[in-house]
Amino acid sequence: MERALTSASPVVGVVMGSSSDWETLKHAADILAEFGIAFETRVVSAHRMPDDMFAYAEAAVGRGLKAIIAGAGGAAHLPGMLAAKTVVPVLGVPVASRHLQGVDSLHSIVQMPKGIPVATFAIGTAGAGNAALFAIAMLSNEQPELRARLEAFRARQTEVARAMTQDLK
Ligand code: RP5
Repeated sequence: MERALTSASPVVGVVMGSSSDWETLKHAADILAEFGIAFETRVVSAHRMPDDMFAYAEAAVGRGLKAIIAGAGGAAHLPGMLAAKTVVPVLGVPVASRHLQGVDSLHSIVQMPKGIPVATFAIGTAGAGNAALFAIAMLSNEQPELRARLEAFRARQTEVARAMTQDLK
C-alpha cells in the first residue's frame, strides 16, 4: 500500500484499520489520484495500534493534512478516535464486515455523541468514493481550478445518465 500514490506532502490521509480494508478504501485513493490530490495511505488499527493512531491524529494539523478519510469494519472506532484527537475533518467510511455486512461499522461511525463530529458515508465502495469526492469538494473551496474539475466530473455523470435514458428507446 505504501506505493507511488503516496505523496511526500499529503493534504489528505487515507487510513484504515487493516490491509483487508484496502479493497474498499482504494476506491477513495483512486479518485484522489484521478484529481491529482496529494495523499497518503496508512494502516492505523485503533485497537491493535492505539498509540500509532493517536500519534497520527496528533500530528495531522502540523503535517498539513486538510482531511482524513478513515475506514474500518466491525466495531469501527477508528474514525471517532481520530476525530477525538484532531480538529482536522474526519470522513468515516464503514467497511462491510464479515458477519453484519457493515451495518455494525455504520452504526459505530455514524452515531457520534455531540461535540466530536465524524462525517459518515455509505457502507463500502460507494462510501469510499464519495468520501474522496467530499474531501475534494472541501479542498475546492480554496482552489477554483479544482472546483472546475469537480464540476466537469459531475457533468460527465450527467452525460452518462442521459445516455442510459436514450438506451431505453
Ligand atoms: C477492523 O477489523 C478493520 O478495520 C477490518 O475491517 C476488520 C477486520 O480486520 P482483519 O481481521 O481483516 O485484519 O479493525
